[in-house]
Amino acid sequence: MHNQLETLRQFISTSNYIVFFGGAGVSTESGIPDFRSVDGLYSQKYKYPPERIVSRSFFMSNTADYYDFHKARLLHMDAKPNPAHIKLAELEKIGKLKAVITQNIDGLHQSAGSVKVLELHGSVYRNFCMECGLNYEVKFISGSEGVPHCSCGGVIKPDVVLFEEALDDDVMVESIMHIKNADMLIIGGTSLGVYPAAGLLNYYRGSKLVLINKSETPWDERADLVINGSIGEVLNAIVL
Ligand code: CNA
Repeated sequence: MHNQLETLRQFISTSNYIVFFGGAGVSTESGIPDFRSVDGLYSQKYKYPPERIVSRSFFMSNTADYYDFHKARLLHMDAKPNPAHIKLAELEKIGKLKAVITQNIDGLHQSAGSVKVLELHGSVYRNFCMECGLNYEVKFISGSEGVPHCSCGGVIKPDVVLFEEALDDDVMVESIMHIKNADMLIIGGTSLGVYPAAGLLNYYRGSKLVLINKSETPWDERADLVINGSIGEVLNAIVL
């Protein structure tokens, strides 16, 4: 681990366009469960399989069950950024990191002070009426009984990308631009099993691809540095 941290430090000190690409594992140290770890949401028992609940067709057909899951398992309004979020925000502040591209929907990168955050899968903090488009804050959702409805009567939907839904074109284009320009790409806390998000990594052309993850990923072979560990601890060990 010592040598790996030293290599990570060297990579950072010789880079000026770092991009971070992350997933649910970035927030587990803030107490938010991921999907695919042994104690993740996919391993827990619900009335329906979680991977089915977070799909567009389930949202449309079983809206009340979707919201039971959403409010109980996807809303973590008391969660605080951990050292991984904080170090990434610091790297941006000193001008080394140009973008955080995240599959997370929890808003913790912004809470830590990151400014350029590209949310591939949206955010639970934005919600809109499916009929009239009116926006609603997350507190309206958490404080509602059952399915939250707009004043016009329409159903309110969280602005998160469910399975079977397309990713936002502008967010995709900007993410690709940053990954293409990056001289260092740090990937962390993601199983890299969700597409098209994981496919974005193919746009990286540099020679400092770093993977920080607790478990193996399909990209380990292609990485210039793999650190199997907790991302909060690893990034916390980097002194800027
Ligand atoms: P995932 O498939 O659950 O994978 C998480 C990965 O992170 C696994 O490979 C773990 O081994 C690894 N991991 C867990 N904790 C740590 C840690 N502390 N340090 C390093 N590695 C760790 O999650 P992905 O993000 O790859 O899958 C994409 C889904 C998960 C997206 O659509 C998200 O919206 C969705 N999700 C987001 C959140 C959130 O916003 N915090 C929570 C749960 C699920």
